[in-house]
Amino acid sequence: NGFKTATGSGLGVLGDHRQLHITHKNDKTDNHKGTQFYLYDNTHENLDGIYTYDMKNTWGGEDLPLPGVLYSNNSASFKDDYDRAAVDAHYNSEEVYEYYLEEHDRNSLDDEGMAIKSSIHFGQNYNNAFWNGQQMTYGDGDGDFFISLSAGLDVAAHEMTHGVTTHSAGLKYRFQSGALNEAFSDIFGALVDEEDWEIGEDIMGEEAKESGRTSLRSLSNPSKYSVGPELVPYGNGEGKYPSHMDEYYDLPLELDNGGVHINSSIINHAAYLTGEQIGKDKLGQIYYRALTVYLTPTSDFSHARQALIQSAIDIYGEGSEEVQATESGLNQVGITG
Ligand code: ASN
Ligand code: ZN
Repeated sequence: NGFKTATGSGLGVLGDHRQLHITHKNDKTDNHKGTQFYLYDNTHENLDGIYTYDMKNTWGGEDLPLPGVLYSNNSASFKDDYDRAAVDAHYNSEEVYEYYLEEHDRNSLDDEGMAIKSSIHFGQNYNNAFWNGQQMTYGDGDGDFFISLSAGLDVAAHEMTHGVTTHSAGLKYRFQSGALNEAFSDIFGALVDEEDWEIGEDIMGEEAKESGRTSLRSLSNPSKYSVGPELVPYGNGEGKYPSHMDEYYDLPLELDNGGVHINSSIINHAAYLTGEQIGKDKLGQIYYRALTVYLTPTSDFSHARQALIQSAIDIYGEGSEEVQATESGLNQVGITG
């Protein structure tokens, strides 16, 4: 296809100098451009490539549908302000790919080497990122609550894990199966970006941080943040994210798909409690096995308990410290079977 492997460099959203796997190509259909350099990484054997695309601050309409155009530059140095979100998306995608390959022997989101695609500069001031069933998409944030969302390694891992879930358990994105889907994304977010048990700490804007919102969600202490005001009446407390089944939100499907981003924090907290006892590596082994071997599209929290304990038994043996830690994490959040 004419793409030649190259090494590029770039500057990330937070000022990190990054080495990048890129390609270049002499584009004969547009001679005056000469050689162009692309955020397309073709260096991984048995992987169809890692691609980063530009949505040019549009919303994916007719003029520029997703994924947009492959991100290109006339040199191998991606150091303009506009490049920063792309540099981080490209770099973080490879980090997450390597995590799944090295920790779980998983070759890409489908375990069959499917191409990993991300689009950046989606929309204007867009305060979100998402997996659309095929690829990751990142907004630039509004600059106050969020900065460019691709700057968060945990955010990239969260979105890419939605891809892993699509190609494994297939957890339906509603009610408890949806909350499990969300929780696995947050948990692997916290496992890939291993320094803390927070999600989104690297993408918070100044205004958010000044108001005390130093991350988007917390696995260690979910209830340090409040849910949106429209959700408060459905909870059973002060409108905080729940960390126990006693605080479960009984939401209708119309509100956050039945609480997928809310009740997820109960599972998140169970994982944190287990992880504190056995460490992140073992936690990852247990949760990965549950997700890819035992869970199904309609699994609920009680199925997840069975799946996680069985996975821990499979890997570490009946009665092991790891099995006990798995049970104790779930018990402490009120998922008792
Ligand atoms: N960032 C959100 C997520 O991945 C986007 C969404 O679901 N609407 O869960
Ligand atoms: Zn999600």
